[in-house]
Amino acid sequence: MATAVCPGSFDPFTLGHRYVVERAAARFDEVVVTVVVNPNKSGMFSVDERIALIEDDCADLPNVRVDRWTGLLVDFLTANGYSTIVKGLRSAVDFDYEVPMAQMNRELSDIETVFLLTDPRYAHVSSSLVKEVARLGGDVSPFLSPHIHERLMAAVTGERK
Ligand code: COD
Repeated sequence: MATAVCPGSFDPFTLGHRYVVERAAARFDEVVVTVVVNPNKSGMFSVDERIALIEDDCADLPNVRVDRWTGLLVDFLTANGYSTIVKGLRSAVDFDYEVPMAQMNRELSDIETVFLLTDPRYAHVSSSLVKEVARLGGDVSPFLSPHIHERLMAAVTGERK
């Protein structure tokens, strides 16, 4: 069975992430969206919240499941017998950032990274930009699923109180 691991912080999961997961799900038997936990960084959403939001968002994709990992990503893949990481690319900037990680992961554990181009609609979308625009009062609804948008707006409102 060919499994793709789609790792990220997903704080929160955007339609750009969803686009890449959907494309991977059409090409691999199984996709494991993996929330990589950075113990030194607290996000807007807890890891449990991120997982619940992604599970909800991907409920229509039967071969997608969500997991979490703390530590070296290749250790997650080897521990589970997986050999492929799938990453989304928005631009050459992403490519330049991703290539050293892909080469390092191949060197460490013979893990292959496959890059999928995002849709032009989402080429400027990142979790951090979406949070910044939302905090400053901009409309980010085109970049998030409705339930994630709702949760983001509630979190932003909570920050202001
Ligand atoms: N369209 C398409 N793809 C997108 C979009 C979009 N609009 N936005 C983001 N993406 C892609 C990113 O390019 C990335 O591939 C993925 O989605 C996740 O994005 P984020 O922003 O949620 O997550 P990052 O970039 O913070 O995640 C980085 C990782 C956690 C995957 C990375 O740091 C990692 O592998 N860490 C584990 C520790 C480790 O093994 N380190 C050594 C690496 S060699």
